[in-house]
Amino acid sequence: MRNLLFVAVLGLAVGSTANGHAEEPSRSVELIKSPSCGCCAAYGDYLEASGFEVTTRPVEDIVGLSRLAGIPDDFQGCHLAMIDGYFVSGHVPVEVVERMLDERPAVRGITLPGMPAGSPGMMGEQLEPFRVFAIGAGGPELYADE
Ligand SMILES: [Cu+2]
Repeated sequence: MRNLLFVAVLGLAVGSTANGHAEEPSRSVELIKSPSCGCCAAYGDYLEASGFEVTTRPVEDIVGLSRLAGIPDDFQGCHLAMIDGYFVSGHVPVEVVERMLDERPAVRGITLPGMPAGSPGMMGEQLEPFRVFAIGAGGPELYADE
């Protein structure tokens, strides 16, 4: 059931890029979030303000879906943004998203674990570097340290 859901969701996200120009990364985002998550919605607004086109898909079990995406529990963010065949988990700064779309690494996506204060969509001031991990076949690898 969960597997089917994930395949369907991923398929949609990938499929939505099919009309785009091959050279240009797609700017359309499917934001998969719990209906009650406020900071997830704030992250969606942040992506919109950064030039992405965001559609929201409400899903209750973000933890289960993130596991299916290959993100270990300790590395999960609070939502999944599907962009151009990749997932972006959690409150990843847009500079890092753009870098991934530019470099197109051979990974499934990137994640900023937890919900660090001061990250995009989160309140407060940044207290520590935002450590963004790429999730590939070999598990999490540090991708950016902002
Ligand atoms: Cu959050």
